[in-house]
Amino acid sequence: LGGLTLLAEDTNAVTVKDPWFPRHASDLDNCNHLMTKYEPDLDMSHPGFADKEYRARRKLIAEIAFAYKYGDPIPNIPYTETENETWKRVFNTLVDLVPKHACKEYQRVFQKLREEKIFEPHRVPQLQEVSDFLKKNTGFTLRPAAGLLTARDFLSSLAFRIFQSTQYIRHINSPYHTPEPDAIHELLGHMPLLADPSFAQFSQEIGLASLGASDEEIEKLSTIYWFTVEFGLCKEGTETKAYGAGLLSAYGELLHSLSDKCEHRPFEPSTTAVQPYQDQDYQPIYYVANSFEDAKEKFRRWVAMMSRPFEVRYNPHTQSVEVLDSV
Ligand code: TIH
Ligand code: FE2
Repeated sequence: LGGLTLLAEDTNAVTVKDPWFPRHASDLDNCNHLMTKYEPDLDMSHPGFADKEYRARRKLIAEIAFAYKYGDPIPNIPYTETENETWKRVFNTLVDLVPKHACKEYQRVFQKLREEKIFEPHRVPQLQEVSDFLKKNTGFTLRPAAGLLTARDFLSSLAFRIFQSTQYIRHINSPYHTPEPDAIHELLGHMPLLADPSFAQFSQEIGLASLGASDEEIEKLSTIYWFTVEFGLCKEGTETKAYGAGLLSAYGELLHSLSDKCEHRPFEPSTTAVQPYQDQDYQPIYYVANSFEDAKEKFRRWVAMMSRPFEVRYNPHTQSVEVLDSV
């Protein structure tokens, strides 16, 4: 999947012809390939490795995602007492930190989610109700994902304003930081900003740029995604606030990112895109945007220099991507 057909025309020119990528939202049924590095079954350092019950639970919830097809309602998960307890611990620490450390756009939607009783301390919200909320606000919707997806599959869904979201809950023994995405990360980290118009637009533009991109370009786009959507900071007057989902769902790292124990650099797509990173522990470097609008402008200028020989346009009426030849 996602491979490019290379046609050698002569010895030093290679033309990319007809790369496969999803053209309609239903094609995302084929964009659910997993990275396997965090399987609790395979990774001995995973907090769930020794916990048979946890592993069985993960399997059950993953099967829901594998069976999911475009147009299906997202099945509700009756979360267990332990899962709700894990959510509650993270939620209650976050409630205290948001007013001081989250960007204003996050705060506005977080408040709204509380008022609408979608975010409550005692129960994990269901993906379908959150998807309905997003749809009303920015047209984004959710589909369940079984785990960490390949960058190409994950980014491509954003082109359709679809966010692939895990549905399982992290192990109760590691509530405040996990190296893999889980529903707590998706819900507390990603949902508020996907309901913000400017941020939703930025997310979709990264997705559109990824369609039919080369492997190297996918690597750069996912690095930009990492340092913005996942771990981004932004200026608010003289202060620095968090907007990255990986910060807003991980209480320990949120404080770390705003302390003097890490480095802050200005967000600049050409340098940010090639910054190596790891996902096992807190980040040593964070990138600071002036605002979402400014990040979007810089990103647009950088994307315009990508080598893709065609342009794409999303048609929301048909939920499809139109390809425009530009060569
Ligand atoms: N570290 C985040 C958390 O503990 O909520 C989860 C992830 C963010 C990005 C990748 S995994
Ligand atoms: Fe994430």
